[in-house]
Amino acid sequence: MKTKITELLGIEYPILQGGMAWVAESTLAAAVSNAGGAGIIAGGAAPIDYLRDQIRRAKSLTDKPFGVNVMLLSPNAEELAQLVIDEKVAFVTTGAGNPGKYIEAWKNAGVKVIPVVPSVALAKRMERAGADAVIAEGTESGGHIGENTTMCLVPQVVDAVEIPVLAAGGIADGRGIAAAFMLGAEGVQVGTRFLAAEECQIHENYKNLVVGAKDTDSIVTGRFTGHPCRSVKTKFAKKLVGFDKGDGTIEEFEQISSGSLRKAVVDGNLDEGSFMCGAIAGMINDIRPCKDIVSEMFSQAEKLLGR
Ligand code: TUI
Repeated sequence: MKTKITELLGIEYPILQGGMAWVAESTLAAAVSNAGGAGIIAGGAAPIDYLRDQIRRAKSLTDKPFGVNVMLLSPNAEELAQLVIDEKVAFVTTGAGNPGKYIEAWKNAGVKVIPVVPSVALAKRMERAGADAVIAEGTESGGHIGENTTMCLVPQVVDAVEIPVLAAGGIADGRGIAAAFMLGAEGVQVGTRFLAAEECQIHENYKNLVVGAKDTDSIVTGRFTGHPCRSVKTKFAKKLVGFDKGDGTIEEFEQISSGSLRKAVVDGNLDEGSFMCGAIAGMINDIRPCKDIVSEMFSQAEKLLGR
């Protein structure tokens, strides 16, 4: 399937793997790239030496393009911005902020730049700053989210910018891809579906929660902090939601939520972990290899689109 995104990145299918902190490491990224999409290693707040090693591992596992996600709230963002240049990574995606100050250096180094945007205003700013494409991410997504839905955000971003737009948030099968194209997107970013990939290295408790989730099993925590986050509705997540209703201070919230994503991904800790996932988790019922996930999504999408 050829679109402006397959052309831009030199990939077979216009699908990017979400840059999920702690989750998106070299094994998963390489598997998605080998499946014909574009895998991503997430910087999160990980140490730079670890990330350099992850980038080099991915290079040893695939000769296809892959990217790195720079989470802009992270204290390592500046160092990681330089690392992707030094390691000649094909492209970067960014999240949780405005990457404007890095774009010129990335472009000069030949690194393609694809920021995640939660609004038309940021999409326009990113286009003016030289971004190659933007990911319009709806509030259905997992992890840190904006307010607008995928259905409303994507067509408005498509109308507002000339650069290609990828849709993200709530896409986990060929119907979602076909719908995204109908809204004017040239590609998709998919996170939650890859949590249930065979090659995804997260704790089995995490995969089981995703596969076992039903439609109403995701919940948004941390609204009162200004950094809302969607995750599986566990007892711990419900406790965090209590803070939105005044159950504790921001300091108390930060104390119990800090490190909670690691506790989910690495330890599978059901009592203290934040199992971030998108609202589409309810539709995901099996654990499959990336190759099957990607090829089945696109064969379904192509049928629906009548290609
Ligand atoms: O970044 C994500 N998802 C994430 S980051 C993350 S780690 C984290 N944990 C707790 C609090 C904050 C981060 C877990 N999941 N997705 C991309 C995304 N970017 N969603 C929303 C945004 C966004 C929000 C505001 C992008 C830009 C933005 O700009 C504000 C501005 O400066 O204009």
